[in-house]
Amino acid sequence: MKRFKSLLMLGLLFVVAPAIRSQSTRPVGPPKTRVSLNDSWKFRRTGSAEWRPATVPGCVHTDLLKNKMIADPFYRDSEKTLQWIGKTNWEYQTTFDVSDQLLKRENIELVFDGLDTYAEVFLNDTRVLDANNMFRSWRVACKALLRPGANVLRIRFRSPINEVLPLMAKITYQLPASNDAGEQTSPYTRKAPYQFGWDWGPRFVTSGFGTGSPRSLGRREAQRSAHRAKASRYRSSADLAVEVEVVATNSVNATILIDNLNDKTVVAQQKINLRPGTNIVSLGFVIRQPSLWWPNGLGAQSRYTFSARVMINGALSDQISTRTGLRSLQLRQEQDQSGKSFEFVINGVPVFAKGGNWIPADSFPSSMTRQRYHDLLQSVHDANMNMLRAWGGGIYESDDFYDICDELGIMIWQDFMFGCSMYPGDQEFLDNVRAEAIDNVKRLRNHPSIVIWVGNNESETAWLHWGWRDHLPAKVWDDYEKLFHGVLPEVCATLDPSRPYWPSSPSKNLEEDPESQRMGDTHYWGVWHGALPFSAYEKQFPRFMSEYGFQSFPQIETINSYTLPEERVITSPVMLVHQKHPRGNQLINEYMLREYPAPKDFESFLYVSQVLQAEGIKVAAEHLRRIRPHNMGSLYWQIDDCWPVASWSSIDYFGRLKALQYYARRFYSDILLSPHEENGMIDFYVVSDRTTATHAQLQISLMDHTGHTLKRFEKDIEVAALQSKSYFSISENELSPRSRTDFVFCELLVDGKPVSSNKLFFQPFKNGPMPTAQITPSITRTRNGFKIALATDRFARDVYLSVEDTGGSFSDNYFDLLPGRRIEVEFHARGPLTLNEFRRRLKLRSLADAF
Ligand code: BMA
Repeated sequence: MKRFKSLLMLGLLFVVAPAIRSQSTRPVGPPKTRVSLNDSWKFRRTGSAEWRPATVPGCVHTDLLKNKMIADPFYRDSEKTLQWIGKTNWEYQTTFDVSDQLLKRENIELVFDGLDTYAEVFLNDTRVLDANNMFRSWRVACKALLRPGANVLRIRFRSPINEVLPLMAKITYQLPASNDAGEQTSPYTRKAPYQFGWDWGPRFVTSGFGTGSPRSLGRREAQRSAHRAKASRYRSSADLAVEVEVVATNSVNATILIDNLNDKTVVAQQKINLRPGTNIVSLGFVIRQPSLWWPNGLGAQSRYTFSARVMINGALSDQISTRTGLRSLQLRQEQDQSGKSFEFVINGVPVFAKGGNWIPADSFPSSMTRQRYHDLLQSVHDANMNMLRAWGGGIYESDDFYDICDELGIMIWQDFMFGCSMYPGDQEFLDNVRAEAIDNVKRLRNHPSIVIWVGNNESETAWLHWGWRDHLPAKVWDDYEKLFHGVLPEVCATLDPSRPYWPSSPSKNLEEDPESQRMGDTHYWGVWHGALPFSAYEKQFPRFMSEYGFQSFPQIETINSYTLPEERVITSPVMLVHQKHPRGNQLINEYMLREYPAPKDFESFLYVSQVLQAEGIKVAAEHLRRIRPHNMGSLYWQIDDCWPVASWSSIDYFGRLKALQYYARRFYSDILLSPHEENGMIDFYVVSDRTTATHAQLQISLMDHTGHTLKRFEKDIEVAALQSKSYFSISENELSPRSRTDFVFCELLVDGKPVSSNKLFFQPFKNGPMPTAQITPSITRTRNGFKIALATDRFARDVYLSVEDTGGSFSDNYFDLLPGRRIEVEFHARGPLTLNEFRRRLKLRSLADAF
């Protein structure tokens, strides 16, 4: 039996209502009543007489759009004309009814999550809150102000930009905010940094209700508490120690019960005399033969629901439940010859992290729905990814996001929301961040998916390497240390010691320069920002690559959504508004012409840009996996988009998968066959993320473009578990091409079925262009759509299927097709579609068609 220990935090949020007046009185009715305050809102520009209907949760941009008062912010160059919104003050108001029953509650609170950002809240004309942090939860005791019948809740949102300008005018230096596309106010404001502009995102400095909704909470007695559990874990049994934190206002005897709702057993109980104030109760219990939570690809994502009850005088006083997963977690950093390792070990298994960087999937987070999160995260899961980095320039995501990641086995590298800036270090700012960190660590620590807390994105390396320390006072670094080596690790160590804290990404925890690759995590941008060839990826030997990336354009349907027909050239002013990187188009062009001839038209250019991106990232991802265990992570930049744009994403704003997302499924497959040329030799590596050895057959063919095999090798191999190694080597002379279009096709079969295939070209495409292939589809109807069987007369690269004007998805795309082999692809239609319509709308192209 393998033993290992870890801490597990349950972090239940308890609401406990001990009876105060008479302990013999049995409480009546439910312990708490929750009233949503999402209805009947209206909004106006401060000072204007006219109110318009508003949607909550929502924000001022989406409300203006719904009232047809502005153009679609994502259409054409609307962004330019909508900047006034962020510099305007806004008011929201609703009237809600309070029942007599609610008023009978001893304590009533107003609760806000995600108030965005400088918000003064008035209840029946009395100011009850002045909020200044989009990431915090706010609670206001309000019983004294409520009256039976109609009550008025009014919120005044002050412009997040104007708020900061007077403060900045008093400071002698400017805190850098390299992505802020305006007055550089963002470092001073606890609001999603990307909304101020980024190199893939528009500047929409909105106000409103962010990710949460207001509600009022009535309790017999309002007391809040936190709850956490420590677990010493063993594979055969899980020893859990639950810490319950109860805030009480009166002294009372209570019993706390912990239920395992999976099998409906009471697993622990304890009597306690609650004293006024915070009470911490620790309850221990054991779960035998626990079903563990595993990352995607390594096992099931078992979860447990625990509930805690507080009983007073034999009656239920309050109850709350939470769903979590049992797993151990270690960030292993061991000295070795090359520096220090950096690997996540889950349930004793070192896990190679495969995935990408996640940005908020909408410029207006309140527009996100559980379904949209689900669709995106399902694509992440289907691409064999097991980790996303929730990047520090965005938001702490909604509960839905983390729930779905728990369910799909997607580990989360969680940054705190700081990126590419330096920050103030005054006490008020630090206290505000401390409260934000406490709220979010408590909210999120039950999620087994979260495996690390990280202070910020790139601020440490920026200080050292972006010229900032040359012109800014040393105080700026001192302030940095207070935040990222003080406040944040303190909160994590207190509330969530089961998870590692890492100060910045990239970082070496100040042991070395963050740009060193000897330890810690690495961002590598020599390819793209440095314009180095894709082959430069193979010269990087980091310990954990948390960022690298390359841009592409979205497909034509997405571009059609924001342009007029005459604007569909990459240099049109509208297309440039949707390309935020100043050298973006130039770099794409430059790299494209290194590999390919110039594409024949705009649509072909979009398609080739996606193939280029996918091929480039494939070089890096395969290399990073081949050098396992030296390197144990590959997170490319970036998975998703917050609006329709040319960017580094592999899934566009509308959820359309780019070539890279399909490639990722192949280069992240649990067994990867990856040929590599070096010093006149070609090595055929197999990388396995499986925990057991696998019998397989390796097949290697030198082929010409008609599919004729010129040379062939076969070898039975035993693929070692959790390893990368070369199983077959051959000299380039022995495998040399006879013509410019000859190539190597290799495949790994397990039980006769291909699990990974790959190809090796001897020339860039432009030097040995494949002749156009004739691809023949045969289409049959299926229950949800169509099956397309494809055959070709010549080798066809990056076969791309699309269906005009039709919602739906293909099971695979951007794949190679060999003569003599059929590939079957399924199309899942989103609406009704006849076989004839589908036939007519289906478009097929391969790389040779683009020139
Ligand atoms: C990385 C990220 C982002 C940025 C991306 C592309 O460094 O952290 O700040 O969008 O590069 O430039």
